[in-house]
Amino acid sequence: MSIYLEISENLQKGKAKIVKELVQKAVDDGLSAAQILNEGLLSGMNIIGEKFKNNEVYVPEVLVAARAMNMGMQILKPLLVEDGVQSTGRVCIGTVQGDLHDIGKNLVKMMMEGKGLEVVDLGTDVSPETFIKTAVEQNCQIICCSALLTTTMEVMADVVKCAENAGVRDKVKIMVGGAPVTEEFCAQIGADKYTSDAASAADAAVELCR
Ligand code: B1M
Repeated sequence: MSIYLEISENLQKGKAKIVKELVQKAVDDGLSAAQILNEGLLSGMNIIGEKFKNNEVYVPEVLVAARAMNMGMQILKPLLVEDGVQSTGRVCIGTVQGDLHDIGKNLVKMMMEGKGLEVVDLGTDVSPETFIKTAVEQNCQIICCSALLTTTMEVMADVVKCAENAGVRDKVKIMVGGAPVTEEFCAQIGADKYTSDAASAADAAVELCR
C-alpha cells in the first residue's frame, strides 16, 4: 500500500497519532509536502466529506478525522509555506450576531480546510460589520454565515446589506447555512449560495473561488 493511501485510510479512521507519524515518515523519505497534502490528507478528508453527505458517517467521525488532518497539517504547514503552495481560496466564517451555536460552523470550517481553502474563523456572535471588515482586510473571496436560531438568521440579511453599503457586494460572495436556513431564504435576502450540509458547503466554496 502506498504511504499516501495509508495516510488517507488512517485519517478516515481518525487515527491522529498514526497520521502524524506517517506524514513525518513521508517528509523524511523526501516526498513533496504538496503531494502528501493532496494525495494523503485531502484525499482522506474528501472521502469522509462524501460519506458524511450520504449519511454513511456522522458528526463524531468527521470530528476525529478533522483532528487527524490537523495533526498531519502541523508537520506540513511550515513546508507548504516554504514551497509557496497556493491555497484553493480564502474565506471567512462565523456564526452570526446573537448566536452562540458553533458545532455546525466548525464542521463547515473543517470541510473547507479539507478542500485546501484558507479559513479565517471569526467564531460566534459575529456582527455584519466584522464579516465585511475581515473580508476586505484579509482578501476573502467568500463570507460564510452560519445561524441556528430563527431569530438570528435575519442577521444574514444585514450582512448582505452591509456589504452593499460598503460598496463591496460585487467583490465578495456570501454563503449561508444552518438548520433554519433555506434556499428560499437565501434568495430572499440576496445571498449567493445556500447549502444544507458542511461537505456541500466546502464543494460550493471551492466552485465559487474558481
Ligand atoms: Co441550542 N437551540 N439554544 N444550544 N441547540 C437549537 C438550535 C434548537 C433547535 C433546540 C430546540 O429548541 N429544539 C433551538 C432553536 C429554535 C429556533 O430558533 N427555532 C435552540 C435554542 C432555542 C437555544 C437557546 C435560545 C436556548 C435557551 O437558552 N433558551 C440558546 C441560544 C444561545 C445563543 O445562541 N444565543 C441555545 C444554546 C445552546 C447550547 C449553548 C446549549 C448548545 C450550543 C453549543 C455549541 O454550539 N457550542 C446548543 C445546542 C447543542 C443545540 C442543538 C441541540 C444542536 C445544534 C447542533 O450543534 N447541531 C439544537 C437542536 C438540534 O439541532 N437538535 C439547538 C449539530 C450541527 C452539526 O448541526 O449546526 O445545523 P448544524 O450544522 C449543520 C448544517 O446546518 C450545516 O452544516 C452542518 C452539518 O453538516 N451548516 C451550514 C451549518 N452552518 C452552515 C453554514 C453554511 C453551510 C452549511 O454555509 C456558510
